[in-house]
Amino acid sequence: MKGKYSNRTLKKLENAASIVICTGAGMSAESGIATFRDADGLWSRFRPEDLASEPGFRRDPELVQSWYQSRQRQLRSTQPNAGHVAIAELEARTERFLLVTQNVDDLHEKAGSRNIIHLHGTLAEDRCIDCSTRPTTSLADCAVLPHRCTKCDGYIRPGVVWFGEMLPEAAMENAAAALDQCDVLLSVGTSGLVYPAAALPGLARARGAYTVEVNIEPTALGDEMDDRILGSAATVLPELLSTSILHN
Ligand code: BJW
Ligand code: ZN
Repeated sequence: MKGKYSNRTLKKLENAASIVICTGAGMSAESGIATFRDADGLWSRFRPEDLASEPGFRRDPELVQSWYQSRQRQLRSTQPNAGHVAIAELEARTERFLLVTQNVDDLHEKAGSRNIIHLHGTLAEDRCIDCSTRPTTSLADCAVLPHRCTKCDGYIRPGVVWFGEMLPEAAMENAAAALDQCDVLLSVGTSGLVYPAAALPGLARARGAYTVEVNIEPTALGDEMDDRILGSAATVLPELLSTSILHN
């Protein structure tokens, strides 16, 4: 394994007291969850403005509910991959560690990650679009759509952040605070096209952090980083973050 990764990156990782990892859809691809913008990604088959925006939901709540229902159901039987596990193991032996994910799945949690911020919310946490009440029956378990709020009759929506919506309060603030003082930032499996998430690695680098991209293909985001590792999350992360490689 030695020689495969830059010595500078290995040293930086080994000496870091504070690490932030930012993950995107590519992180979960090897667990069987589709990404958004790859050739076989979700946005190659569906229009984001129809399925991932409030106007789209209001136009056809049943369609949007059924799309999220199938994704919620898929998640229940999906397992974390070796990349998720490697990140959880790194957290356990790093002084200060924060995971900032754009992913709405729970695979990081399933792998044992604890200090985690979901910038774009979570798929499983439904609420009423009008009064925010949490339904007793989740979308995933709802037999007949459209699923409506028992309190106000509004439609039940998934707890994710759609285009044009604000990220959860405090999420960006807490992420930015950790970025301000981290030694190393890894960005894994994101196209870096969605804001404000895409701005985070640049902020960290401007503050002096060493930044590394892990992706199966080069992105414009990676052009602005200190190192780029071409490879899949489930292959690269266990190799890169394993104690043996860092201590040899
Ligand atoms: C692998 C791999 C493997 C594959 N291993 N790698 C500034 C400039 C321009 C626009 C804006 C801006 N600021 C705000 C905007 C508007 C908008 C935006 O960014 N638009 C751009 C698309 C142009 N942003 C917003 O609207 C955000 N809100 C906001 O800004 O609020 C403030 C505001 C409010 C009101 C008015 C005005 C301002 C919210 C964005 C919410 C995004 N939501 C989604 C859907 C979530 C729900 C759902 O899941 O259905 O989040 S969109 C989708 O994209 C999802 C993802 O989290 C997000 C990012 O995608 P990601 O993770 O990067 O995936 P991909 O598919 O793009 O890339 C996968 C990568 O993995 C690829 O690079 C592969 O190569 C790689 N890969 N397999 C390693 N095995
Ligand atoms: Zn309601």
